Amino acid sequence: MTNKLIGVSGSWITDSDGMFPGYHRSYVNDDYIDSVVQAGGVPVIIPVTTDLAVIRAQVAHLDGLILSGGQDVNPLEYGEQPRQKCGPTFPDRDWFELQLIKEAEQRHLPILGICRGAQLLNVYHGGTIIQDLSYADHELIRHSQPDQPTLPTHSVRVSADSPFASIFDQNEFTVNSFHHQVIGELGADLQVGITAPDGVVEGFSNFAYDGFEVAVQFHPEMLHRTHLQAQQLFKAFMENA
Ligand SMILES: [Mn+2]
Repeated sequence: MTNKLIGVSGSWITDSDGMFPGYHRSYVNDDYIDSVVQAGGVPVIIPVTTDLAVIRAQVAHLDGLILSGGQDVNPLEYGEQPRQKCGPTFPDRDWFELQLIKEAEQRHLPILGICRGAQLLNVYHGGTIIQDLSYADHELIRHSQPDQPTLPTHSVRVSADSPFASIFDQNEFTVNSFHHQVIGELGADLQVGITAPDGVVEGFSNFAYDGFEVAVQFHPEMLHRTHLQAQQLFKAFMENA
């Protein structure tokens, strides 16, 4: 274990059948916690807040930031109206995590975006999101798998000229897939490093960042117990913390 404090951005879950129906609780899936622990880090959940001073104080304690999965990013954040198949959004969480990214970048912290976290990181840098798989200009493979989270269902390829090439032991492997939206236009300073066979962006990095800033569209935290490449990603992140 190191003493590196790794913040994982939280979300809300609403109490439905417990003591306080309708109450919001701050949470992340345990897989994020376990992944950080396995990689030698000390995980902390960063609860959603819209108080900027609190966000700055949160980030000031961190050695690394993981942006977790979750709701669709509000299309207004990338200049679009919501289309019919856009899923539920959480605008306060968007704002909160955009501030987290800004503060973390100013501190040159390593940043790892996962699924929604990748999409939000792209939006932060001026990129766009395709609001549903069916809106792509060609037919895509299935990216919203009904299978269990630990089952890799589609393959990906790593670009030899990307930072991912030195993170993974293989340039082709399989991943799980739980996204109905995909990266559209890539944001400024971002470089695609992992792609699915249909061309969908499954990973990118920020080449202009003075530090480690990478994002993946799959869920390595759900694969980390069984999947070497998932472990290698968290290990690379921790080495930069
Ligand atoms: Mn996918």
